[in-house]
This record gives sequence, structure tokens and C-alpha cells, in this order.
Amino acid sequence: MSQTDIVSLQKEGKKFKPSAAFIKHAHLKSAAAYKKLHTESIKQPQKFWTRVSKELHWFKPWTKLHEWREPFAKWFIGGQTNVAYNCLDRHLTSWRRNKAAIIFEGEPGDERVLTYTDLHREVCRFANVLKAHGIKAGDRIMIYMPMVPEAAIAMLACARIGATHTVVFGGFSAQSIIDRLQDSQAKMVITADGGYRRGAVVALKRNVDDALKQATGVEHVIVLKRTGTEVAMQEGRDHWWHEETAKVSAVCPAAKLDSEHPLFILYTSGSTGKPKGVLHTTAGYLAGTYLTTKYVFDIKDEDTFWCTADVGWVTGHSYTVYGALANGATTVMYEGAPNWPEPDRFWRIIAKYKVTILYTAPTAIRAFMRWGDQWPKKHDLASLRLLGTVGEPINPEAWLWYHEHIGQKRCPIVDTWWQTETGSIMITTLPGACFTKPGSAGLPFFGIDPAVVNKEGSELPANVGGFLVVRKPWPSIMRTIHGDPERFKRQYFGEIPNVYFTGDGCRRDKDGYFWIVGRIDDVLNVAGHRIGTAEVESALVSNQKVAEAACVGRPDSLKGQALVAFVTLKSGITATPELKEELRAHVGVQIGPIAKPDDIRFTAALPKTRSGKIMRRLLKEIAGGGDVKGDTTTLEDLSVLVQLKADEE
Ligand code: 7RM
Repeated sequence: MSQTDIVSLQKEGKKFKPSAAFIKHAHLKSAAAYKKLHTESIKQPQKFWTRVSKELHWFKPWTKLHEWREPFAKWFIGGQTNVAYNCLDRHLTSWRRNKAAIIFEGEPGDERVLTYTDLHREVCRFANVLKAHGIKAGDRIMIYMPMVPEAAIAMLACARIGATHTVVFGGFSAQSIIDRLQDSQAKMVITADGGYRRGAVVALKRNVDDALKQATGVEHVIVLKRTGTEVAMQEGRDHWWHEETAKVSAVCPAAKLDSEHPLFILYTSGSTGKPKGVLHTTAGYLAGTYLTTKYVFDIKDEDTFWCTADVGWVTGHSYTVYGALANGATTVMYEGAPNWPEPDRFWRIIAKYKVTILYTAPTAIRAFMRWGDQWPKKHDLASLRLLGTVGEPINPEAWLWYHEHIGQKRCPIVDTWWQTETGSIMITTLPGACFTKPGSAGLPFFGIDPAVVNKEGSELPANVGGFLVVRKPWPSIMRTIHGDPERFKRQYFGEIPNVYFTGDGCRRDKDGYFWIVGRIDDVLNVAGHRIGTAEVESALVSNQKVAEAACVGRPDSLKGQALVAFVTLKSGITATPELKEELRAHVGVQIGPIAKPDDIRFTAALPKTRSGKIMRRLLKEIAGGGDVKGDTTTLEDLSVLVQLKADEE
């Protein structure tokens, strides 16, 4: 996409100011206070981060703030710390030891509360289970679990001993597990007999079994009993969580880890090829998630914080688990669907546990709008004081609905822009200090220096669309793509000279507010989840009946973008409605249900340039139901386009 194609359609509307009641108790109370700290964080990073790092625990203090050998960053050099220690042990020396760390509700309605003491004990036990199975610092472990406290316990246990976790979303398929096992070379998988979703049991262990028929290198599988579903246990390889934890002690000191010790690898979609393993390390990631949670969510000890993201996504890592616990906060985990058994499940949970801060995705908000105002109205939402969104641009209608029906016009909304790669929130408004504009993420967080530039890297004037970049490294920036530093360099630092390239289109308005337009590469954002069109295309082509496939996004009022696949079939294969279903199911098996195309269109040929590149831009216009307005002069065969338009009618 060229820079001139990036136009922001969102009109600037009303500004919203936080109420005096909110400001009164906020960590940051004015635009001047925000500006002062932001300026300090950029101009005097040493001073700023020294102060922040004193709020965290170090076994050995760091000696050098950072080092930047593009594209490789290091932070808090020479220091030794431990993320699990900061999330747990640090809180055990105060009254917080008996504070709720995790409030859990399962989809069937079961409840559990784990205090910081409880969580610490369970993490120590499980860390000893890992050790008993030969896991050492630096080993990779895959976690493939439902949203239950044990998912967080497994993550923290890895962090405690320096093992690197790679969490795979429970909605992904066996094939996705195989790819990630092969790439990460994990020695162990932690899973469950199942998890609950819309009243049904998701067969997690069965998917692991299927994956392990092909993937090699996994020595042990630990299985949590969650649903009681019968599963096959392979002697010597598979072990029950409850049996293993019963055998070990509850004492396990936290390993003293180097600031740059790998904490986790999380796979995310890119514009080409297989998902990439985004690597995050210890101290910088901790500092980033700690500080953003504190200021963006204005966290206090009295709060009950609910980030609704699954731990399989980065938002679940950074805010449900690490950021919340590093602040000694109470974090809510809910296992199931928002409309199970009825569309008021979220509001029921908020009223029941007196949730004060809710952080969710625009796609969920649009679904709630559709289900109707009567559902939130049935519940007392008076405990809420702050709302947040993440994952995609929020349309002002959804923002206003969230403000009125959930926040009851009382709660500020923080629209937080960030990525798996950035580790923590980058652009947002601080709730007591800044006004908000529905549809704009807002201003840079501390230590973040973003800009909107053209291809050459020159900053563009206000309200001109361009590429969103970040000019300085920050503590929680990804360190590399696991096993592929060249790809890391090319994709994030190879596009525009000397800056981190986000892949998002953006404009900045006269107040300095950033308006994200969406992805400019071939990555789609379907219901807040990143899906690489290349991945879906390769899944489709792996079906014997398919010759070629091209996937594009079409605007969708609920999911943000819907996935449309244009497919050409091998000769002799007839296009039928059944085949469409077969291909959708095939993608579900290859990647997972979230990647199933919403629409499959069979076509005799795809529009290509003379050099053979598929012109996705044209397909996008066709998928969107509009006329093809763009330049078609590079199109090899114009009749293909005519045919595609005709197919549609
Ligand atoms: C946290 C997360 C990252 C991509 C990013 C954007 C889009 C995320 C917002 C947003 C507009 C937002 N990580 N995105 N948040 N766009 N406003 N507040 O979502 O790696 O899965 O996705 O998501 O395109 O590049 S992610």
C-alpha cells in the first residue's frame, strides 16, 4: 500500500474529560503532569527508568540502562531479577499476602479465589514439578490450556526457574501445535483434559496427542484434570498435574536471572509464511508491563481488575497475568464465552465480584451492542470506574455505547494501542490526565517516541496519513524472532531507515493524538486477532482440490474485518457449496476455527500483475462489494476482473 492510500475515515468528534471524582484519586491528575513525565522519559531516560526500577525487586542491580545495536536492544544490563519473584514473593512481606491475587470463574459457574500466598505456593510446587522432569533454565515449554488459574501458575512456574514458555491459544488446532513445537523445540507440553466453551468441552489433550504423533522432542506432558473427560495417558510420557504436585515440596527459590534472560516466545501472524515466534526477555518486559498497568489502568490496591483476554494472546500475558500481579493487584480470570449461558455473563461477573476496571476488545463491545442494552441493564455495574479497549480501532459508535451503557458516563475509557511485538501498551490516554477522543488511541506512553512518517522516514504534517513507526527502543520491545534474526531485522527495521516499523497506518492530529487506521501489510485483524492472509492461503492450498488461493479482508460490522478467500480449483474439480464447507473445515483443522474464511468464492482465475503477483488490492475492492476504482494498468488480463465481478452478481 502506498502512503497516499492511507486515509483515515474517522471524523473527529467530541472530546471527553475525566470527572473530578476520577481525577481526585488518580495516579496522574493533569495533562501537565503527563507531559512532564513523558518529556523526562524521553530526554532523561536514565533518571526516569532508575526511579521506576526501584519499584521492582532486583537480586543484583543493573549497571547500564540500555544498549542499542540496531535492531537488537538490551535493557537494564548487568542486572539480575525474576519476574515470578516480582509478581509473588515481593507481595508476601506485606498485608498483601492474604489479598486475592486471582479471582477465577469457570464457565459452568465454579469459583476459586487464590490469595498471593496461595498462588506463590502453587507456583513453587509446580516449578518443582518442572525441575523433577528435568526442565532447566532456557528450556522451552509449551502451555496449551483453558483460561484457568493453572495456566497462570504454569507460566509463573516457568518464569520462576527460567524456562521459556510458549503459550498456544486453546482454540488452535493440532497442526498449529506441531508448527509451534517444531519451531520452539519445546521439551514439555502442559495441557488439560479439556476446557469449557459454550457448554461443550474443548478436547485439548486429544489435540496434543494428535500433534505428538508428528512432532518430536517432547519428553513429558503434564495434564490438568479440569473437565473429567476421559483422555488417553501414555505411560512414561503423560502425567497428571495433581499427582505430580502432590509429590513435591512447596519451597522453590526464584532463580536469579539475567535481565535479558528469555521469558517467553509468543507466536503471531506476519505477512508472509508461518507465524513468527516473538521473543520477550525478563527485566524490560517486566518494567513495561508493570508501569503501563500502574498508570494506564490507574491500579490501586482496592481495585478488582478484569482483562478479558485469554492467556493465549499477548494481552492475556501482559495484563491478565504479569502486569496485574507485578502491581500486587487482584486479577479476574473467566474461562468461557461472553454469551454463555446468556449474553449477560460479563455483566453478571462484574456485579458479582465488584470489578472496578474492565479491559476488553472492540469486537466484544460490538457483539454486546447487538445483543441489546437490556443485558447490561439487568445488573449493577456501579463498581466500575475505568474501562479499556485493545486489539483494533474502536469505531466511535461502539465507543459511545461502551461509555453510556457500561461506563454509565462515569468511567474514562482508555483505548490502548500496542502489539505482541511491543510487549506493553504504547499509545493511549492516561485516564486522570488526558481527555479522550472516541476512535483515537491517544498519546505516547512514557518512554515511547512514535511518529507518522512516509516511506523515506520523514515525519508527516498533522492529519496526513502515513506509517506508524517508533523512533527509539523501549524496555519491552521484542528482542528477536526466535530462530530467525534476519527476518526480525528485515520486517521491523528493514522497511524504513533507523526506526521500528509497526505495520500500521496512522495519522496524528493537531493535538498530537494518534488515529490508527489498521494494518498496511497482508495481515488481517478479525475479531481482534491477527491472521496472516498467507497462512490461510497456504492452509487452503494444502487441500488437494485447491490450485490457488488469495485471502483478503472485507469490512465487517461485528468482527472489524471478515476473511474472504478467492479460490481456484484444480482441473476436474467442481465448485459446490459442500466444497466451500469442506475448505472452511480444512482451514479450521490446519490453523483453528478463528481462521476459517467467512466467505469462499470460487473463481476461474485470480487477477495478477505481469510479474505474477496476485493483486489483492483489487480482490479487496471486489470482496467489499464496491467498484474497482484503483489502477488496473498492471493487470495482466483484464477479463479476469470482469469475470470476478460477474461471479459476484
Ligand atoms: C495487543 C494486540 C496488534 C495489532 C496492531 C494494530 C491492532 C491493537 C489497537 C489496534 C487500533 C488499538 N496485539 N491494534 N490495538 N488498532 N487501536 N487500540 O492486539 O499483536 O495481536 O495485534 O492490532 O493493527 O498492529 S496483536
